Amino acid sequence: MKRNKIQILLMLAMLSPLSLVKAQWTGKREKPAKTIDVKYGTITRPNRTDSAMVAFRNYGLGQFIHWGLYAIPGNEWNGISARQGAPASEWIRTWGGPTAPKNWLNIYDNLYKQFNPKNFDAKIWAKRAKEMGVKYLVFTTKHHDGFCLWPSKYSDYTVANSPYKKDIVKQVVDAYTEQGIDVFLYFSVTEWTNKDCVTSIPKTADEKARFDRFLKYTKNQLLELQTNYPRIKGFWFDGTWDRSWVNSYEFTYNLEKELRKNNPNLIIGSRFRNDEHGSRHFDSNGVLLGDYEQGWERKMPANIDILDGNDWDCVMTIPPNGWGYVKNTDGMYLKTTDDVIDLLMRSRSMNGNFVLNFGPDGDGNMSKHENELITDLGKWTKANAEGIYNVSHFPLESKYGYYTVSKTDSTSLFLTVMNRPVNNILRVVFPKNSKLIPASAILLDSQKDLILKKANIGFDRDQNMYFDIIIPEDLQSKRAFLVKIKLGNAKTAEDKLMDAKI
Ligand code: JFZ
Repeated sequence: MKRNKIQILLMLAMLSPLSLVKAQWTGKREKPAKTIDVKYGTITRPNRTDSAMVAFRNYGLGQFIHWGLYAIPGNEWNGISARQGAPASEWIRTWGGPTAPKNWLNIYDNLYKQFNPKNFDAKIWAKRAKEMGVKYLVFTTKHHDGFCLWPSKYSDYTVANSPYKKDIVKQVVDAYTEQGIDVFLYFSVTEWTNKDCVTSIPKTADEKARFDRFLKYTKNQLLELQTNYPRIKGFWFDGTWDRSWVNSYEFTYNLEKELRKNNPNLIIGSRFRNDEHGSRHFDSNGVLLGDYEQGWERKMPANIDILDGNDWDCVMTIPPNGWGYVKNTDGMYLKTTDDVIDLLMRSRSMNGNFVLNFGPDGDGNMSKHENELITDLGKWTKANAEGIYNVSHFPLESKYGYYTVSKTDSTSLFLTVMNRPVNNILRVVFPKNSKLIPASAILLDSQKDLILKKANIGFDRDQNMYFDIIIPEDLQSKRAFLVKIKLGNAKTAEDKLMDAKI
């Protein structure tokens, strides 16, 4: 198969975060045999305990929005799909191969002249996000194409020079903040359209001068965002894989310090910078760089132990991949409300947040699928809020689904039932020596009492105890439902429970 130059470059660019620099953000965490000297390591370890991080841990559900010029083509141009030619819809500028339109870069780089989203209303987005149960938003201020959705003083390639003119970032920050939703700004460091963005380690005097300018420019933009939008809670960095950036560890270390000095509560994930040995996400001793693990992108930790007690969130697309608008989703699996509920509660059961991505179209509309998902998920999160927010990991597993436990009341346990047993008996398993055991149970959404019985099944040398919770046969469960289990003192609770007939 013949590949053109652009495709090969693209593949290299895609591989670079994984292979060209040390990445250790997923899978097995290997600690070095002996501690390495790290000067430009973590600034905020161990886990922060301030109110901003406490709030982060309780967010539960987040919304990501990818919006920019790529929303105009929506992964196609003149009816020709970019599916085979670009890695994702927001990467459509890199469209290469036989399907790419002639002069594509030129077409894309002029899209800003038609950026005029006539239906954009940040207040509607924010209202709908609140309805969905979202507690924080990550919003793209600038993606890899370099187009700024705020009127940056440091660039001409901004919304101010589009027919729309107005500051989009400001409208979004204000509308969401007014709805009580915290805002994080997505910011791509790398820029495809900026001549000063030298991606390899600068060698010639000219490259050095250009990259120096680029570092100053990046810093200026970040300080500008902090000044313009003081209500933001954090930055969500991306495009930090270029060798030139990785090599600028002293600069990025100082920049992180400065951003935090301006706002001591600022939250930054692990994707901003690396140490002087090139280790990203985690320094060379395996210590997290930043306030939370930012590597769980379209993936999930297999279990909580992998996380070493680090904070984390999972960011997820609705289509298989593609963060920006996709006009034609024919033949693509779109995640359903049930998929999202599963991923959300799986994240919550491991102390993580789940962040669902939306890609509005060039006019500022969410898709029909996205809108339906917002409505359906909103009903569900509202009815089950107690088990979703302000909860943490409970150290037991269940074959029916996921456990979460209230942070303010350790006797309130929630079981998200993903898999309803055919006999309608949820057999809950606790170790024999548990001090707290199930004492009563209700269906969370209706607050309906459920029958709870102990079930001493009499296995020889069994280390567990069993409790049967009876699901009413007439309960219609079109979606996962939560059972709230009140825990009580093992000594007194057990006597009160009847034996289950088995
Ligand atoms: C990046 C972007 O390239 C993409 O367009 C989108 O904005 C996404 C949220 O972030 O894509 C990445 C970055 C890092 C990894 C995967 C995709 N990674 O570390 O696995």
